[in-house]
Amino acid sequence: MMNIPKIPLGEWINVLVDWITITFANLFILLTNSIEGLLDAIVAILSVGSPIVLIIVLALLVAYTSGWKLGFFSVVSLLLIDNLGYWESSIQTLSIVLVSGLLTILVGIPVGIWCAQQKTVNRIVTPILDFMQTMPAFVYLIPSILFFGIGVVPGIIASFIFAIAPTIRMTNLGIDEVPKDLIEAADAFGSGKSQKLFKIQLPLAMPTIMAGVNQSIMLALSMVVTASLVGAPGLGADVYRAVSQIDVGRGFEAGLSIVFIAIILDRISQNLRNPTYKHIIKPKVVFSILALLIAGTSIVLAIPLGDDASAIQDENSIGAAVGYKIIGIEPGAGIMEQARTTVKEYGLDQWNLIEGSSAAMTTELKKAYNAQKPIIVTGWSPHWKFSSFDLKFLEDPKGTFGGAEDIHTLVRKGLKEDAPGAYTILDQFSWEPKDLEDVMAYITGGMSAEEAAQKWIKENPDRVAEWVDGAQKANGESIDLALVAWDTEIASTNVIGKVLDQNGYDVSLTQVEVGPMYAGISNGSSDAMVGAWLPSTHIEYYNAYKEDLMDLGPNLRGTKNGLVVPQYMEIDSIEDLQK
Ligand code: PBE
Repeated sequence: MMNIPKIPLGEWINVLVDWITITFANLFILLTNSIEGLLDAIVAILSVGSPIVLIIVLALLVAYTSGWKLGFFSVVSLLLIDNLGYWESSIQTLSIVLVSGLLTILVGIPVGIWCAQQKTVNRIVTPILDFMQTMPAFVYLIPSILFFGIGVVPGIIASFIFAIAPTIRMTNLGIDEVPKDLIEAADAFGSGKSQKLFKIQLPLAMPTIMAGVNQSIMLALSMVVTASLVGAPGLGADVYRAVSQIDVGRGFEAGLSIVFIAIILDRISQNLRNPTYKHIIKPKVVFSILALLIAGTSIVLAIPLGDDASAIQDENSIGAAVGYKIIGIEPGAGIMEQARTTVKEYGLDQWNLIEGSSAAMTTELKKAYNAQKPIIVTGWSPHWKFSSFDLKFLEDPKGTFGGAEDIHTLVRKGLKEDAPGAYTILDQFSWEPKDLEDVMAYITGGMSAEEAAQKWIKENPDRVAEWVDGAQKANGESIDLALVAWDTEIASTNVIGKVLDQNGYDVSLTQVEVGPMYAGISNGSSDAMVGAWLPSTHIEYYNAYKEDLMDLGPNLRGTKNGLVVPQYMEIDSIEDLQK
């Protein structure tokens, strides 16, 4: 066993995904644009008029399908959502779920029918569905980002893959369960295949199929938080932001809104087939009214678009070229708060700051750069991206990104007494931007973070000697370092971790979101962190927790945050985005 080299499964998958990304690039662009267009249309339709319009329509629909009590509940819960300030997020979430649901129906029911008709197809599809449902949904996000960029589309696609199985399975099952004698009777009367399908099998299978659709919709809703990791907006993003900033109250509010939406969607989709008040008003009438409402709103919405004179001028602006998107990172990052302030201070009302992750941001940047397309990201230096790509910071005349800063080392209270050696090393840890950049370059070159740290330590014995000078050796005591998965912090934390390890400590690294990193040091569940960007980037976290931790001062000086674009773009200042 020991002699078999590791099968490069991961590398094969990477090669395959690279190939798909390049070969089907145009298809992905087409899909992205269509899905985004559909979503925008749904959001626009749902947001027509004041919230009360939609609240009434939804509540009436719930009442009609599931009884007046639930209708009343819907009114109250939706009013509460609006009151708490989650209305827009809820519309986003509702629209995302509707689009995923629509896709599941469009693809799932035909595939289910096919499975029911051809046993071979069924034999192939079933294990694929098993696989799709068991593979952690997070994993789908990775190729989704590569194919569809960050934003709402990869989230919808990942939800779709995760949610489609029940629709396929239940359609298959429903058709399968149609009594054989009915089919034989139909055969005897000489009906064709499609006649049998549409007149007998589908109508009889409908309750089962709808149960599958209902499950799919609920699964899609359960994906909203996951989807927000790649930039999907809505209630999921509110929850993610609350986790990232440890805001219990907001997390609860957003979570509660998700629960309300879940109940409403569940009841409507469950009872659509068999509405409570179908004896009073025929379903056909209700659906016709709904269809008319939707069609009417769409037409009204479509008219003013035509005579917008400024639209032509807009076509050529930077904003239009990048879809008014600024690609951000983790919602709790300090730079995101600065970017939000920037959007406000420079009056960039039309612009969207997309939340996601640092890794997703660099992936987007790489993709745009290789295609020489315009892109705007939140960026910081030191960072490897500046040596890999030709980039520039946009000038920031209003100073909303806070100017040059330092990175501090913070440790928990009591570390000095408990682990004096570690304390000394952490206290003496200090290096230059160039050092940090070297480590990052090794990592982007393909080394693991640990290997990169090891290599840098070997190459810089003098520096390391200064850090460990006079530090007491340890005997396997454990030390925990907290970090966020930013490239800078991955590099620095691994280096200092290795040094501590070489001095006899049993080192563990704990990767968390920003808020939890600070909270972890202040409540002593982690020992230290080396990524506190001060005085401005992390000022809010610092102020919230500074009483309960120790600041050992800067370990690196001269960082910078801002909006970053490729050199080939013809803008120089954040002010240029106002045009
Ligand atoms: N960063 C890197 C972090 C600090 C380290 C600039 C992305 C932030 O914005 O919080």
